Amino acid sequence: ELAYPDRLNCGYELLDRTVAGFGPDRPAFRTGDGTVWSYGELRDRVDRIAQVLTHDLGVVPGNRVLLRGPTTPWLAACWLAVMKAGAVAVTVLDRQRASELATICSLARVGHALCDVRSVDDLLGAGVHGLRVTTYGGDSADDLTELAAARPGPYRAVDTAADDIALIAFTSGTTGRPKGCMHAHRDVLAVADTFARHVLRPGPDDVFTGSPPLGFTFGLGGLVVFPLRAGASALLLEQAGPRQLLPALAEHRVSVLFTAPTAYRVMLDALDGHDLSALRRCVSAGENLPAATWRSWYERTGLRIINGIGATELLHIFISAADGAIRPGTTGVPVPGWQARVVDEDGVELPDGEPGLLAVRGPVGCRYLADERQRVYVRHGWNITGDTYVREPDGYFRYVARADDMIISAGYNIAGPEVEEALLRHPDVSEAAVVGRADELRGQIVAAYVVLREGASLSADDLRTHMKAALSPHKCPRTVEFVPALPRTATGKLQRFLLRGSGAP
Ligand code: 3SK
Repeated sequence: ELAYPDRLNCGYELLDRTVAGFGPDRPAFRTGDGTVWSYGELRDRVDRIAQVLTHDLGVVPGNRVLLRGPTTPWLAACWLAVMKAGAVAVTVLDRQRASELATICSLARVGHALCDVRSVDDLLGAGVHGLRVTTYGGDSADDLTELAAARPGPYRAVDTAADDIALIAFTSGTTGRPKGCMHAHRDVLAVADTFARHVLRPGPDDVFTGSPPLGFTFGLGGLVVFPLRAGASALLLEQAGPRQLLPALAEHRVSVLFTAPTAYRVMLDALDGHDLSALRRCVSAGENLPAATWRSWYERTGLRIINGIGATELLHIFISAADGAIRPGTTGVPVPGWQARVVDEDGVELPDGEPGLLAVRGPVGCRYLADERQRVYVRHGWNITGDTYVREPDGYFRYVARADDMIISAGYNIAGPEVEEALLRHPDVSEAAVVGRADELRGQIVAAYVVLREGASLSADDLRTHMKAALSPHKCPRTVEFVPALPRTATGKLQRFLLRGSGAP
C-alpha cells in the first residue's frame, strides 16, 4: 500500500523535495551537446515559468495547458511548472498534426499552450478558438524564455489535493480515435514508487536516457519522473533513434535506458565499437519483446533487458521483472503494488496456462475523460488492457497477442506475435508483422509482412522453408510480402489493422 498525504503536489515532490534531499548542485538534465542543468538551475527555471503561467498568462489551478515540443529540458521544465502551478498538463507528441491537435484541444478544453518555437506551426494551424499559445526557445519579447527571465524569485507550489488531476495523456491506441487518460498528482508518484523503485532501483548517480518522447507516458516516466524521484539525471535527446542512442550511451555514461523492441534489434546490428560499460538497466516496453531479441541482446552485451507492459491508461509499467527474476519470453510478474490475472469475457479468472484477457489493478486506474469506452476498459473493478495473456503455473505472465490480433484459421487460434517471433529468428529479417486476412475456405489465413535487414536478399520461398522448420504447418504464413517499413503509431506501436486491409479499426 502506498500512503500519500491528502495534499500533495507532484511537481513539488519531484523537484523541491529532491533538491532538499540531494542539494542544488547535482545534474538534473543533460543534452546531447553537453549542456547540463543542475537541480538548482532547473528549479529556478521551473519557478520562473510557473510565475509566468500564474501572473502573465492568468492560468489558475485546474486550467488545461497543452505542452508540445521535442524532448528538451525546457519541455520538461514546462511540465514541472504546470504541476507546481496546480494546472493540468495535456501532453501531446511532436509528431501529431493539426487535425489531431484540434481534436485533443477540444476534448480536453485546452485554454493555453506552451510550445517549442520549432513546433508551433501545426498548433497554430489547428485553428483552436481561444487557445493562447506561448512559445519557448525563441527570441521575441513575448517568448516564454524572455518572460521567465523577468520573473525572478522562488515560487510556492499550489497546495493541490493528491487526487487533483495533474495530467491528461492522450492515446489513440493502435487503432484511432484519441482518448484522454486523466492522472492525479499521486498517480505520478505512484508509478515511480512501484515500477521504478522496485524494478529499476535507481540511485542519484544513475543517468537515464531513451527514445520515447515526453508526450508519451513511457517517456515522461522514464526521462523525467523516475530520475527526479531518485535525485538522478536524464540525458534528453531531441533525436533518439537507435543510431543516435548508441554513441550517446557511451559518451554520457548512461546507466538506465528506455526504448522499444525495434530499437534493441536495430542497435544489435550496430553495437560494434560502442562502449556500454556504464549501462546496467535496459527497459523495453511499448510492444512485446520477442525472446529472440532478448537473447541476442544478452549474448552481445551481457545485459538482461527488463521487459514490461504499460499503458497510458495506467500511466506506466505494471508487469515486469527485475534482474535474476527475468524470464525471457515472458513479461514477468505484477510489479509490487499491482495485481494481475487472466480472465474470460465475464471477468471470471481462468486457470493457469489458458489464454484470456489481461486484467490488472493497482495504485493507478483508468479514468478516461468523458469517453464511453471507460465501460469497456474498466470491468468488474479491473482494468482490461486489451491484451491476451497466459499466466504460467509459476505466476509469470506471458504475452500472447493484442486481444483483437488473434487469427482464427480453419478452426485454429493463432497468435500473430508467435509467428512474428519465428520470422524474426531468421537472421535476414529485421521487422515482421503477421495478420489474419479474410479467406473463403479457412475464414482467415496467416499473412506476413516482412522488412529485411539492409543488404539482405531473402526470397519468400527461403523464408517459407525457415518457417516450416520453426512452426507447425497451420501457423506458417500463406502469403509473405516484403515491405520497406511497417505502419506504426506516433509512439511506435504496430498498426496491424492497416495491414489487415480493413483501413479502419
Ligand atoms: O503504452 C505503452 O506501451 C506503455 C509502456 C510503458 C509505459 C507506459 C506506456 C504508456
